[in-house]
Amino acid sequence: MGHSSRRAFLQKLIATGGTLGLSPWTLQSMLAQKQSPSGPRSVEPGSATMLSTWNHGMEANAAGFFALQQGGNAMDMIEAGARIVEADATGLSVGIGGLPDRDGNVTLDACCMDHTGNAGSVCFVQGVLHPLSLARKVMEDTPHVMLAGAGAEQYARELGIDEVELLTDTSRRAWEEWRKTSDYKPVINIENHDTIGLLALDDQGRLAGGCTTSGLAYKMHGRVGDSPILGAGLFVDAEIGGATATGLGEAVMKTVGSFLVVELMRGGRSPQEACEEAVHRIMDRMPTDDLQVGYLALSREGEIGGHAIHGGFNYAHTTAEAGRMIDASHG
Ligand code: SD4
Repeated sequence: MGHSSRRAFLQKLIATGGTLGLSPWTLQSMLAQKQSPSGPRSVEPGSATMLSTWNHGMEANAAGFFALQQGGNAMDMIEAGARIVEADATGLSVGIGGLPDRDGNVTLDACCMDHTGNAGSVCFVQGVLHPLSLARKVMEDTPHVMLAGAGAEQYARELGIDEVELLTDTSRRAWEEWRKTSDYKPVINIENHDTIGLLALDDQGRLAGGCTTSGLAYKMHGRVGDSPILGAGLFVDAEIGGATATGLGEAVMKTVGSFLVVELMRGGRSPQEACEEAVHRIMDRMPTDDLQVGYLALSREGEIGGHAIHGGFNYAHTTAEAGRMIDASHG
C-alpha cells in the first residue's frame, strides 16, 4: 500500500475508532499489530461477526475486525481481541491488573478453539501477559491441549516470552484491603469488567473462539475455573456454532455449559434458546441468589444469542458494518 493510502486508512480507522468509543491506547495497540504485506482488504458487509462478553468486548471486537482486515482469519480475530483486553492494566479480571488469589498471586486461565476443532489451553499460569496467545501456541505447536502452572510458564520461557509482573499497584491495594476481612464472597457482575469470552465468524465462514481471565478474585491458590476448560468456558464446533461462558466457573463446570449450549444448537435450538436452556439447567440445580452465569452463542450462520441468570450481563456484537452493546436477557 502506498504511503498516502496507508495514511488515509489510518485516518479512517481513527475516525471509526472514535465512533466505537475506542481509547487512544487501543487504537495504538491495533496500529502496532502486524500489517499484511498486501495491505488491508475490505470485508464484505454481512460476511463476518464477532461477539465478546462485557463492555471491554467492544474494543476486543474492533481489534478482531482490524486483524481480519489485515488478512487474518477467525482465530486471529480472537487472539487480537483477547490481547487488547489482557494488556489493559485497568481491567481487574483479565491479564495484567487482574485481582490476585487470596495469597496475592495473579494466576491466569485461557483457552482457544479453531474451525478445525483444534484446541489449546493454559491454566494456573503466572507472569505471562498473553495467556490466550500461549494457549494458541499449545494448540498449534505441541501435541497437547492443556498445559498447567509451572509447565505452561516453562513453555512460555522456551518460546522467549518474557516474564511480566501482573500485580499492579491498584490490584495490590485492592488485595490488601480485602485481606483486612478476608471475606471470600464472589460478587455478581463485578464492576462490569469481567472475564472475556470471544466468538468469531470470519468472512470465509470459519468459526473460532477464545476465553481469557484472571478468574475469581481472592480464590484459593491453585483454583482453576471454567475459562480454560474446553466444553465449560468455551466450545466451538465448526459445523454448528460456538459458545462461551462468564460468571461463577464452578456452576459452569458442573453443567459443562458451553458444550451444552452447542449441543442444544445441534439439536435445533437457536443460539438464544440454547443459552436460555443452559442457564435454566443451572437455575434448576442450584441456589442462584448470589450466583451469576452468562452464556454467549454464535451459530455458523452468524445468528447470535446471550442469556444470564441475573440482569447486568452485556456483550458486544460487531459486524463489518457496526458494533453495539447488547444487554443480555436473564432469568
Ligand atoms: C471463573 N468464569 O474463573 C470465571 C470468572 C468469570 O466473569 O467469568 N468472571 O470462574
